[in-house]
Amino acid sequence: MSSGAAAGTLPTATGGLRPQTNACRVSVELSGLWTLRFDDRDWHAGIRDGIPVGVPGSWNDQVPGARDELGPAWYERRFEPPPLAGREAVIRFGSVCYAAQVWLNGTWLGSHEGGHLPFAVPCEDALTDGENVLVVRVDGRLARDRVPPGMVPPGQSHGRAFYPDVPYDFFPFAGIHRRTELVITPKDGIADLRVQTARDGDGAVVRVVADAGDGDVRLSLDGAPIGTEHRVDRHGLWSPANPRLHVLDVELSRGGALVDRYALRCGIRTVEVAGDELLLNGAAVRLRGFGRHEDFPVLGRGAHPAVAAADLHLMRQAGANSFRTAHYPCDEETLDVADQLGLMVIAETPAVALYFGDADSRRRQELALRFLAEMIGRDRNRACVIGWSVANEPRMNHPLAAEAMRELCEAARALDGTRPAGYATDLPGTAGIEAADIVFLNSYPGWYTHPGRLDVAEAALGDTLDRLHQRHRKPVMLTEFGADAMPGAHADPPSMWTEEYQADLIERFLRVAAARDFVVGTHVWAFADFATGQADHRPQSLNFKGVFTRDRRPKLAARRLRELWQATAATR
Ligand code: GCB
Repeated sequence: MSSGAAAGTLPTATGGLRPQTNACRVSVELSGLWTLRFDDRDWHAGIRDGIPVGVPGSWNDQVPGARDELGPAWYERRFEPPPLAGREAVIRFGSVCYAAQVWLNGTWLGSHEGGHLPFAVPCEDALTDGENVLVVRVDGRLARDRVPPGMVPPGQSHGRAFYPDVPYDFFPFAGIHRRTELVITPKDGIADLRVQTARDGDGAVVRVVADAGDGDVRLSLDGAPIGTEHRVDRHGLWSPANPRLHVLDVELSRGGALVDRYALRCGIRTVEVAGDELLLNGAAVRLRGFGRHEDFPVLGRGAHPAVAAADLHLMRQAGANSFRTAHYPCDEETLDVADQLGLMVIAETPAVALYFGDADSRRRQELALRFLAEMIGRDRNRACVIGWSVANEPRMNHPLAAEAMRELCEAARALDGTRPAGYATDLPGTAGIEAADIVFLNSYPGWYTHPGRLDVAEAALGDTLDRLHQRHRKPVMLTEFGADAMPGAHADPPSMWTEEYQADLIERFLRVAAARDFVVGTHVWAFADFATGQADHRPQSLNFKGVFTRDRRPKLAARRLRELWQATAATR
């Protein structure tokens, strides 16, 4: 595979610094009711006869009859901006699924491909003083040359057929899914900020790089001036037991006058892989938690801070210390909650169900590399993010697959040498795993294999883990395991689809993992039931492997996990 997108030439995050409002910067949130039209006439100058729709949110569960609609569709929002006063302005979108084209007052601003990642389009030339008309064309259609791909050829899909025709197990919601903001910043202000930590005895050294052009940059941490390198002792470190956050203030002045300010709330901690262990601040840690989709009734994949807070509180209450953002980067506010509650996060790219060897496979790989770079650019200063998952369950049936996974893991390390990288695989023993720092294993004995046989499944899991470790000699993380449970279904002895079967499978598998020191984590699939396409194995178009229902009511497994996990210390 050519390395046309060598790590150094990858584009950096297109969302830029996360918006904030202070004496120098203004962010105007454009969330609320927008106007929508489901046709593909040219509405770039403004929509007539649209319907109201909530943003953030997917349109699929808001508009009767639009459940399977994937666009293109047109959104419009009218707003009056505050005075620019000689500053720059962009419109920043947190996530549009899947592709966006943006106009302001009929003037083209720009476009972005790929959901779940922010992008910003400059707008000050098109902005007027009075009412402004922002129009976005959103295209959520499925295609082989997109990431994740859709409408894939027979044989390149993991499991059974779905409608809509996706090779992955979640509904392809479409729309403007996260905050949209008008962001006003000083000209030639602070463009980017990087905070890197390295272990230093029982503390850490923080290195701050501010990209701010000419001028005097002054840094302070919690109000006290610091240099670009600063040592924090062990009391100042972030951990699940003590999620201490600091405020890093960056001030840019020219000729003695303040030009720009940016305040970053950040935790300081180190992550390393050493032998078979995952170390947080130099001490071995085992991850316990969930894979979590962004999925909620009515909102679809739309982000809401109340859902993020509720979910992460429930995780904490269960005794979890971590989660994986399956199968795409999560909303930035969710990471705020994780930082504050001390939940460690494995951040995953949108590269789910990649396949290789057809005419579009190089384009998909370029997109996977770009989305990885955008995710790392967005999340690299986060204490909560402790690892990168560069893909989920790629098809490994082509020689290019192993090389592609290697390229993605190496790109992650080149962009961020401070966190381990890997990809989640359901095929232990396939080539390409050697490029990963941790083997992320998705494994479903007791469900897709050995149905109804928890005893056999338990032994099979132990065997898979041992073989994987013997072969690769690196830490293994069980990124997915679980069983569907219909809420309210019970049986004794437990049988598939009951709450007892799910709870017992989880308990047995946690035991198998706990008996092996090289297993550095267990994430139950999934945190909550979530929407899928229609398929013979997905009753009501839902995946029922949630420990909570889609509306966050606990199943039996929630209480079982709480009993098991609350007894476990955060570190071993
Ligand atoms: C997997 C996938 C996940 C599915 C899960 C399942 O391996 O990574 O997206 O939802 O299995 O329940 O089948």
